[in-house]
Amino acid sequence: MRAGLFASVLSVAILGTGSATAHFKLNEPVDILVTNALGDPAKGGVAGAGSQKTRPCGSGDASGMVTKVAAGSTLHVKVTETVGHGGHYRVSIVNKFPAAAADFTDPAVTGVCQSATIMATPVLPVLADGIFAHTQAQATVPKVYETDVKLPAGMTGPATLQILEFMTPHAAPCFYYHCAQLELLGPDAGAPDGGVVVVGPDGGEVADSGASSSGSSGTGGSSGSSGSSGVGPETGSGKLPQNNDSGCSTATSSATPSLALMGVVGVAVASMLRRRRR
Ligand SMILES: [Cu+2]
Repeated sequence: MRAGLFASVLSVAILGTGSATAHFKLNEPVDILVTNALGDPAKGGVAGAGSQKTRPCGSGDASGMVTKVAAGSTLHVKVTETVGHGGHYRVSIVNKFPAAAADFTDPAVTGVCQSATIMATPVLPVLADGIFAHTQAQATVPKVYETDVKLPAGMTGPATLQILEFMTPHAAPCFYYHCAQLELLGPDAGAPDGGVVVVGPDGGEVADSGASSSGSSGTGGSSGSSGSSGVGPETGSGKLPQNNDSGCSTATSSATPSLALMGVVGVAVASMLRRRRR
């Protein structure tokens, strides 16, 4: 009876939260989709109604944002993991925008999201792989990971930068996606000096974050790795065991509901009731 009650509450909670399946937010470079604080794309103007699961870039409302950056320069990549999963990230680039699903190949996976192939020496379209690696036990949310990637020297013009998250342990799908639209500027194109220029849908300059590419050089893009090696989980409350994410389909749901899961469900139900009352 307990389990039955729980199941009904859980199903209500899932129905109530819809497709809120946030896993990470792409902070830099700016996302091609409009996303909320959790990283979920908007769709049809409805916040969080899009998906991060759609290859190759997620699906939802376009932001129209373009990042102009010098070809061959160093680009700062910053994400916030908003659902705690073990795993790692891969950054890829193709010389076109928009990109098609066939332009990127998902890493080969063993078992049910047990492990994913990591390119030890990245070959295009892959720029960096195996970054921000951490175990499920180390996963905390929200957790910021950042690094610098070297853009291909010879690549100019429109480009799509894909940031892929591999999750383990996890049920399929094992990957979540976000992308940025880049405009790679050649030597005589008046490239911003060591920085990037973000241009909005109207073609106007939105921001000049010149500090981002050079400012982080000292760390060597290690905030992710240092976070996963030495520091460990900051707070227990930040942990979200994989089975506790109502947005995730998990392979084995045999585990008895934990207090944390009941908390998640409770919050979801509460918010749903709040919504209803309006
Ligand atoms: Cu998940």
